[in-house]
Amino acid sequence: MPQANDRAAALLDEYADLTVMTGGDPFRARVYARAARAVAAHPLDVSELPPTALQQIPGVGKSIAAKLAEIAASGSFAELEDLRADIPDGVRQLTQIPALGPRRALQLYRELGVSSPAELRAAIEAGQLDNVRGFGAKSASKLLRGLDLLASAGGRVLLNVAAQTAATVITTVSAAPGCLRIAPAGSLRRAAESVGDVDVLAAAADSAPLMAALTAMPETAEVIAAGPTKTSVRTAAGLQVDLRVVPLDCWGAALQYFTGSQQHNVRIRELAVRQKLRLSEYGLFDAESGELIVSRTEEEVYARLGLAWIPPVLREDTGEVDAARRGTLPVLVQDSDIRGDLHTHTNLTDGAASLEDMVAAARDRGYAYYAITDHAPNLVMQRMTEEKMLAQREQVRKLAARSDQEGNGGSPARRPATAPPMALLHGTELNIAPDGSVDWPAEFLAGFDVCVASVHSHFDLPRQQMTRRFVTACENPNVNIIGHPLTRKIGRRPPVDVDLPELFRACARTGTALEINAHPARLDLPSAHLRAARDAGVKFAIDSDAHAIAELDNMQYGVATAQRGWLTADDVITTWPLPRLTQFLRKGG
Ligand code: DGT
Ligand code: CA
Ligand code: CA
Ligand code: ZN
Repeated sequence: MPQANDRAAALLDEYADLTVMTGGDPFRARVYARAARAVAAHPLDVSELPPTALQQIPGVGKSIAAKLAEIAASGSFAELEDLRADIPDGVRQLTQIPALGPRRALQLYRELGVSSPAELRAAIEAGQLDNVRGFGAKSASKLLRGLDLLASAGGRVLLNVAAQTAATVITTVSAAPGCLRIAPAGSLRRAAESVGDVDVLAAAADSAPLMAALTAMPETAEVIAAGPTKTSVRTAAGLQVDLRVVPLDCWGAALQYFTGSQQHNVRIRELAVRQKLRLSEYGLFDAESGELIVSRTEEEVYARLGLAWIPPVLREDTGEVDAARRGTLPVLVQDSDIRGDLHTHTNLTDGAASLEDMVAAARDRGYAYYAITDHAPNLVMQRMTEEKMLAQREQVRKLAARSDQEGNGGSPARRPATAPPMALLHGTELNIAPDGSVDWPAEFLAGFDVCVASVHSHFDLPRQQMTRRFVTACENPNVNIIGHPLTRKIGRRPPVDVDLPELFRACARTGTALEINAHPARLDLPSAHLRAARDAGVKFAIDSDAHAIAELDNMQYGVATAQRGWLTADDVITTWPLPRLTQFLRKGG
């Protein structure tokens, strides 16, 4: 997506936050937040679009289009600047703290003069919170935990942000004269759930033109270090990029080394030493004679150590080296295995695009099936009703019938022309109440093709109650998938406290899938828990949870998460053919 769009979206979002903080109209705030999402996802550069084209963006009316024009001309807009004048930037940073909403952040600013996370910590430690209405001892300890979480996120970015930066770097540097190969390395190549800095490896005889291209890139704000083998810069967004350039002959050894993880590399080097070899970023050498043995490809390096090539997503020293030696590495689920998406939204609730547009985009991806799962009424901000849901169902059935007649329209990427048209499933995303019940009576739920059920409130129940809540939801014969099970947001909101083994047993027993939510801010269920869940007999739905067309592309991060959890296609219901999926969705009933 164009960078101007990200900047404009950030300003609209800030305006939405500040509106809520100053006690403004929450619906107005939501309109701006939704427009921000659509702007960020828009394929064309909004700073170059005329007003008429801006108003074609979902959620952008005349007034927001005017703000976008103002942003394009001046870098901000007057109403935002007015609000900024009232509220220091540090106060808005307070809203980043898990467990502190915008109104309460403003209250702390007004009553205690707290205007940054650091000042909040100091105020809590000085016991000042006791004097603020609505903040007890419990909120003090919760806020401290939130501050810790914020600090531990310190400077790390989400996978999609790192991937975008790497793509820009790779496009720029690969155009430099003499660039023979280039690829991401480090935690980005391993698809870790957050990335500290972006590592890029290139091969060239002369590194100078490549390094020069990096430092001259418009996105480069600061050159941290410039040398012939490694140059580090910081982007305007504050993200560090390390570019390393090696001779083509050591490509494989260097890629292996700079992909990491460090623990994986330690394990591999131990293995080399035991075979009287020495492994470095330059190659695998005979320890005694110093003679180079292999270095051109990663496959050769692993093979010479007696190992199958290990996919980067597995290189975390969690048993992959042993499995590679024994030839028992899993056949990981791939992007191309995915046949559909079972959790998506439209502008009937908080999505940015219409049902028709989302379905057309899904069809373009070549999916065999696609579920629309807008929010259910207990998430009151979404203003859902039975009538609206039934009207949407009718629309879905009509769309399905039309595509039956027309055959598979669009430009299916992967499926043969003879494939049947994409099946449309009508679903919903239910809210799991503290007692485990969900929106709507069973008779109404039975009318859906698929129900996702998620926790959207009461994140702090004690473990026993939280576990009971999930188990009750699993036992509901109409609940097929537990959405974003731990409800964590990476670096923002901690996971809920639930007895995972018990949850896994309940899922396996009741035929309820756990979601692997592919949104890069969620990646939930996290990869660290997937093997235990799979071993307990759980199946998984990798879903985009898309709220905009561009977010359908997040599927890749869900697949990478599943891979990091060693999952195969068979573990993932969204890879199954429709008849097998339909059978699963019946929950044995
Ligand atoms: P990050 O940036 O914190 O998300 O994580 P990584 O894994 O990208 O770490 P980074 O950027 O410090 O280094 C990239 C890779 O380079 C790392 O995964 C392994 C390798 N590497 C870097 N420094 C060392 C080191 O001192 N020892 C070893 N064994 N490997 C290193
Ligand atoms: Ca890194
Ligand atoms: Ca690095
Ligand atoms: Zn959702």
